[in-house]
Amino acid sequence: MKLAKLIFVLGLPVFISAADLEWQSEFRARVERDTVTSANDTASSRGQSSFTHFRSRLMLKMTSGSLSAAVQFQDVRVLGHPDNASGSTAQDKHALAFSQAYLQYRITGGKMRIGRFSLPLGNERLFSQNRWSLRGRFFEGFLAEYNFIKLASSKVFRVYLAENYETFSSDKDDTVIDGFYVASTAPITKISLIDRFEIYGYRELNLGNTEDAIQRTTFGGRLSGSLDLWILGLTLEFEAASQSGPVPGFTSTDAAMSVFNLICDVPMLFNSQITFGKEYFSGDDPATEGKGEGFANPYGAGHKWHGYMDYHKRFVTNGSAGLNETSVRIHTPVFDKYRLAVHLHEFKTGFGNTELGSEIDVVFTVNAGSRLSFSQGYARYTHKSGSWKTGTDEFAYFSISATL
Ligand SMILES: [Ca+2]
Ligand SMILES: [Ca+2]
Repeated sequence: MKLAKLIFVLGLPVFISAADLEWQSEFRARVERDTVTSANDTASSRGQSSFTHFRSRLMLKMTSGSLSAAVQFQDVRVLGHPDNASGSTAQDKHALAFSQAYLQYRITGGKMRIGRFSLPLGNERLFSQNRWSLRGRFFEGFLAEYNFIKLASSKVFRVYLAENYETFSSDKDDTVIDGFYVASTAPITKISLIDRFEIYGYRELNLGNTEDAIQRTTFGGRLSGSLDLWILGLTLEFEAASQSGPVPGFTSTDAAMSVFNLICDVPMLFNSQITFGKEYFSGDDPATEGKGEGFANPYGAGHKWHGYMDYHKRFVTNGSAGLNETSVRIHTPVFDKYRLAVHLHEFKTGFGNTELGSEIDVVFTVNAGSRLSFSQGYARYTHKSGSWKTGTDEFAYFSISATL
């Protein structure tokens, strides 16, 4: 089977000789070390724990007139994992697989896509490609994009999360997401301070009688605007969304999220950028049993916004305690090649405002040319006394990324 696929790949340029072929490759190695204290304090769990993983991606895009197609190969491995058969003569168990594969047709002012693809929307709070994670996030289904005379671009999509044709006869038992995302592509007016305006809505749907039955609807919007003061550039970002409908475990949902970021460019302070952020995801009230007040965010970015320790990254169900987060982020360029980022987070629950802990993240990045970068990061999380855990946890990483 592997050989057949390899022959297919090698044979590809012959089959598509009439099409234009573009390719891009991306490699990333990351060493992760954590000193999260283990509950089982045995001899083997007392030492530090570290591992190295390596991700390789190769994207091939073929275009012929209005028709194009893309496939992306992805290989992700933890170095030395027993499945890899490193140093032994056994078979490497990693299969050659497409992480993306889609067909696209361009129409006047837009395009239509079918297959498997990444679907980052807005600032990736609710729909993210999760670049930090080992494998990333991809969806399967249909996507149509249309641009309205350079004023706005719209996306309409249906993606399948669970196709249950093997166990159920009805399409009602399938879980799908239907959604739209409209974003302004030009300043709304020349004198307006708003540079970007987005509205979106999506519905997760499974109408069957299974335990997966869901009719959850989310509507939201995002706004960003900027203002140049004499020595200070200010950018404001605001995003809010609300959620309703029956979900597994709750007969109804009433949840909300809101995000407010004030980004200050300070040329006087080594051209630093300082961001003050408030992120709120509502939490569930345990007293109202049939109603889920926690905001569910199962496809969003976690690490990108809520610290490297990933204790508060995503909320898969409406039964979570939510998050009330305050953060200060300082990004400072050092000469041309280097960049220092320091993030401070303070976490509380969305329901009841119970203190959880605080985190400091320090990341130093070196851009060695346009194709190669190195990054060294350190995170320290201090649990608040009386919270679900005590003490401090640490996490550190070193990564090398290259695009060719
Ligand atoms: Ca079906
Ligand atoms: Ca409740």
